[in-house]
Amino acid sequence: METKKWTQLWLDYHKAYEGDCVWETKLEGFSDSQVVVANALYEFRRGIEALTGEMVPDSGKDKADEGKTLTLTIQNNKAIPSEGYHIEGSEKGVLVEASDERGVLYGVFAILRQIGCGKKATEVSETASPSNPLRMMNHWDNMDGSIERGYSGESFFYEKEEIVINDRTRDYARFMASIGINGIVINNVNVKGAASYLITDRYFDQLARLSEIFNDYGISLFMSLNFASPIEIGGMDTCDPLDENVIAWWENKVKEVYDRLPLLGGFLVKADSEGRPGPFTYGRTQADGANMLGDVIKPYGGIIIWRCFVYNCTQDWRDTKTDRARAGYDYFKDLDGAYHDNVVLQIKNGPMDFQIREPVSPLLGGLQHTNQMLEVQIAQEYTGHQIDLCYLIPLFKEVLDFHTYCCEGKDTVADVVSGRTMGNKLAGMAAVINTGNDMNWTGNDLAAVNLYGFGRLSFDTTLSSEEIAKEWIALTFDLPEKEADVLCKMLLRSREIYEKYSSPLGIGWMVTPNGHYGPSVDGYEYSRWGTYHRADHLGIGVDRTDKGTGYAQQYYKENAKMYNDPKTCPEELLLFFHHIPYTWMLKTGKTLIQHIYDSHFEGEEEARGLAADWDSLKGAVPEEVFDRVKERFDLQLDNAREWRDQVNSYFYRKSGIADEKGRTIY
Ligand code: GCV
Repeated sequence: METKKWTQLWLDYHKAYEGDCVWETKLEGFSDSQVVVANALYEFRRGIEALTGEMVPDSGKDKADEGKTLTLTIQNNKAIPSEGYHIEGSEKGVLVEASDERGVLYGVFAILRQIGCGKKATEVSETASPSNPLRMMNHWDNMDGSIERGYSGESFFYEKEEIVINDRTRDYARFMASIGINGIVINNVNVKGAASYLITDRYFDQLARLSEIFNDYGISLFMSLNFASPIEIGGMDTCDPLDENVIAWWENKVKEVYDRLPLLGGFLVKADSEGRPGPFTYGRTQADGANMLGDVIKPYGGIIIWRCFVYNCTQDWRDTKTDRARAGYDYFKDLDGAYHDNVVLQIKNGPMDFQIREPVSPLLGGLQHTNQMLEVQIAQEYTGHQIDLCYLIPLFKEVLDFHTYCCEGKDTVADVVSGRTMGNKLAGMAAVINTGNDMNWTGNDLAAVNLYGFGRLSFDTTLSSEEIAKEWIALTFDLPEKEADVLCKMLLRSREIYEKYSSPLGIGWMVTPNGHYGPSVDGYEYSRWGTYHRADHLGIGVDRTDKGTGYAQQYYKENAKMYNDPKTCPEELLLFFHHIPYTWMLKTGKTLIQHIYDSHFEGEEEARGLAADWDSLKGAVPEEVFDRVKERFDLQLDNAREWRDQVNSYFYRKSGIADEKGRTIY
């Protein structure tokens, strides 16, 4: 038998029940000449046959002559919102109603999901439409095959500066469609070298094929753009966004691109950040840059997604007034309302950079007249490199549920990025993806829950972390209830465990520089990146109050007040906002220093608990999965121990205060 070169993730349909029917399919108001509909039928056939053993003959083929017949009816219903669906099982079969092709595809995947989670086909039922208009994956894949912050092998899009298209590409599109993703950016936001040439004839043929594969699964292809393209590939001496020749160059270029790639959704741009060029070089604003590109792409229906990750990365640690956390708001808030309607600002969930705990970016909802979308990272750059188990959906839920106070009744981040707050259409969520060409896609098999979970959450922000975890477990593994429960509980407590043994109370950054795995308490303390914890012999934390950097004042008054006072500031963020003495009494009745010791001892111990729980699943999960994940847990335990000892020793030596419980600290 041919060995599979890659897994089918949550679409690896396990037998759910032994069916005894034959299916026929009926289209009303749709046609199988519509490619997305045709793919929906293909998915239905593939899924039903594997899940129930029931046959779904191709239309045109003879039906089997025995057994009861069930019908999949796909019906056009204009009353269903765009990309939404209604599915309803009955003794006759299943009805899918939708008003567009994507809705049909999502409806079919919903049927298969519900069967995979325990329902009979005739029992399925759901009415759903996406919470967010844009639900995107951002690849940080480079054209030499490497992936920036990739922990699952090399890119499956590029090899030696060529675009690779094969069966895996189609499977990838299937997986993404099955969780509701409708846009994919295929290259790193740091656009350099060959990637700058993605908008040239060198790559158009392959890109056209890729965009068709995506399109056939309801996904728009996007690319990251080099803002300096007029210089780097156009031979000009400027990329000033207000220069007439630059604008003319872009107009020609974008026309050429759309002539060859009519399905392109648009571009993602990282400008003026970490060495990337941008409008600031020419004394222009971020809006000047984004709007110029927005205007140029408008005739083709394209959009510009402009990142707000702009900050000074050449800071001096002695400068306590410049605060990286402030930068996004400082650069973008004043321009609120100045962005054109096909421009959307993409904002990282926190003001720093995907730490295990950060406050929500004050730009989200701080902008009141600008299209905005939320950016999160499922690639585990600072959260354990897909070695350590870290289920990130609880973190994303906290962000989505956060009340910004921007508008009464519709003020959560979920409201803002769905477009509910401002009534705008260009809004949504994007994730820096965690995939690579490893056969299991995500390095750690368990990290696939973040991939699955992000898609499901961006489609329906009301789902709970537990619901998503349960679905993923049911679809991925064929586990008895008790074992499924063990795995679910492991996932649900994993983020808190990682947080306990890494940097305390929202301070972040105590990671090994560059790689960002494992501890180095002072690794970034005196560097240029603006990532300081400010620990001295008396205390730790950054004063971001009105007496410090003033960052807390970037929030609406309710939150500003809460964060400004160490007594009302949520304790998990205490050190993000305040410089606190080691002897400060926390609400638990522990001193800050004792909390640091206790949480690190607990975190390491609880990580051992996770590994032991995994051991208990031996025999229940496939052997190769068990072994692969076990190897990761072995590494995680080393990492947790290292974090515990380095952090505890550092603060013991700095503070001179011993652990009340007399445990080993070096
Ligand atoms: C793609 C952080 C990461 C970089 C990344 C950057 C970004 O700084 O460490 O690798 O670059 O964020 O989001 O642009």
